[in-house]
Amino acid sequence: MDEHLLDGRVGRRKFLKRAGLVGATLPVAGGFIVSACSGSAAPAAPATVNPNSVKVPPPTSNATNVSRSDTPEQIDAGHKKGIEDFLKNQTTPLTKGKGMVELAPRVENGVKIWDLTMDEIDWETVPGKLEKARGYNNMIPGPTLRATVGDRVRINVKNNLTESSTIHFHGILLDNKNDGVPYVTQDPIKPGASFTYEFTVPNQGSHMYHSHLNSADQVNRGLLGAFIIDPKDKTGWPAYDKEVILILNDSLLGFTLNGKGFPATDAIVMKPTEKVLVRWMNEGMMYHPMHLHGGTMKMFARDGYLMPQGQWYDCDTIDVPPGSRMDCIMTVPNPGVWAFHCHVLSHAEAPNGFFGLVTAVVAQ
Ligand SMILES: [Cu+2]
Repeated sequence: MDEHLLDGRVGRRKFLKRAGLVGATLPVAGGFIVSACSGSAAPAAPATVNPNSVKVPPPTSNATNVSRSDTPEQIDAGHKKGIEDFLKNQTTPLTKGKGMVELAPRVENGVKIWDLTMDEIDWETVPGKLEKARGYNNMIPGPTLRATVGDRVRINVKNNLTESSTIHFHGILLDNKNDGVPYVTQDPIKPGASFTYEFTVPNQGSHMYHSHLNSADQVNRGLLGAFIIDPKDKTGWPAYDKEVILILNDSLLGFTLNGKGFPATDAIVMKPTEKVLVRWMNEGMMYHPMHLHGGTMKMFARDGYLMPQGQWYDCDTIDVPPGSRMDCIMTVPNPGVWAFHCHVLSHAEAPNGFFGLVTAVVAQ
């Protein structure tokens, strides 16, 4: 009998076993699921990019092609292979390079210090597809930085690119000189040069840091990361067991979640009884209504600002506008593997299967 991977004809246990998710150590150590208590040179890009020349790919840019002459069996086989590859990726990553590793600061005289580099790298977004990319500390997204309101922090940055850049700390209410906008608050950081940002963190939230120079190119190619600012106390917050950061991006590197496109995306593994804080961030240039099968997302904060408890609301499709961060508590009460994808369907599914902004929640 033909096997159907995502419906009831293959039992959950068999499915999870095939996925390597039964009796196996789940692939959380690489950094996808972050504890609630918890971080090659490429050819030079053109020095200037005419906005009209920035390439926005067709909707199925990181899907493999399907021919009109493909048979239904060939099309189905494409779908099946994508799911099988995604499952393999959960135990043995199909792509090189892991982004968004939390980077612990070193502390000197009470100041939390991070050293960042801006690098030109080849980044594998989907198996076998190397992109001319840029990253902080050679990864996409860059290392996750984490501090607490009131901390004094210092970020030393070295520009290894062949063009200038700056860093903007998106969402953090800084003194003007640390805002990272070229010729508005600072001179560009030239190729080979270094720069230091230092400030006292005033406000909590799921914030971001990214390039603010030639940013339609630099941010789209990967100069971005999460900067999580914890409050001194979590009064007014909902309860949760663990947390996940999900950073959306699009265009120059295709549609990516945390720097990877399906089938190289990481599943979210949770218990049906658990509450998972999901910190959505959109570093791309498009809207992505992210739709969860089988569960609920309770919205409680936007751009780091807590909503009063009476205004929290449940949804299963969360629209994350470019630049915004949405914090929600995800619950998935029924065991199983649940699709989780952008509902602009041309960002998620081609005739031969899923690609791009697709992952799954494994509730077990
Ligand atoms: Cu989308």
